[in-house]
Amino acid sequence: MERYIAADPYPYPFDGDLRPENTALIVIDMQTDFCGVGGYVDKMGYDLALTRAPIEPIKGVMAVLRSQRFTIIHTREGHRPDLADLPANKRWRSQQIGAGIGDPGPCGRILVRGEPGWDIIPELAPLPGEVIIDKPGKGSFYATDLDLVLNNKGIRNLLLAGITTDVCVHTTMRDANDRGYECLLLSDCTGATDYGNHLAALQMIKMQGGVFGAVADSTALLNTLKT
Ligand code: C5J
Repeated sequence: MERYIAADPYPYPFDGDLRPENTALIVIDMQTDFCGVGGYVDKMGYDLALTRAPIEPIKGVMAVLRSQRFTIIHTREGHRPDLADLPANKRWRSQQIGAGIGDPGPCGRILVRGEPGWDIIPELAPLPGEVIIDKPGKGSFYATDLDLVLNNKGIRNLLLAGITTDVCVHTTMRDANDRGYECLLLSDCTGATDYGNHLAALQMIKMQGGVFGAVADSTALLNTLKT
């Protein structure tokens, strides 16, 4: 049976093959450092309301996908405590904006693995058995085993959620698209540190007939999953 989600610029997935066995939700970097008080994004001075906006929609989507036995994968951006995997230019840039990666902050050392700020927020905590990908970069494939995990599970469709739309979500989606994954970005399940960038990131996906995939909101996804 073919199943499609009402998406822009085409009904997703392209061939209607949407099943729990071949589809995963990737929840990107819903960590205190990106959406919690005292974390990295807060220290940089951005409006946390923008990166917290997707929390409730993601919660709703995760509950339904879990109940239907879809694969859920979580990612965390962060660095080794010795910072051996932190490029000097990434560290320098973060210091310029007052939130040096590896420096102490209200939530522990900023973007360092094992620190309180690096944890996924409690509202969206992974369940036992769900895969967590730790990544040192913006993309979820770079220097991780995500591709191997997806291949082993037979996943072909990726539903993308998390933060930030224009950085880690987009980098992951672009890379996934090049690898042949059929990608859908869930617009209300993502957020950016700048609302204009969020909207622009959505628009970029939809160019050229869906150059990186398609965009839909969580209501469209849930409507399809009801059928
Ligand atoms: C950023 C992310 N924006 N998760 N990381 O530095 O998008």
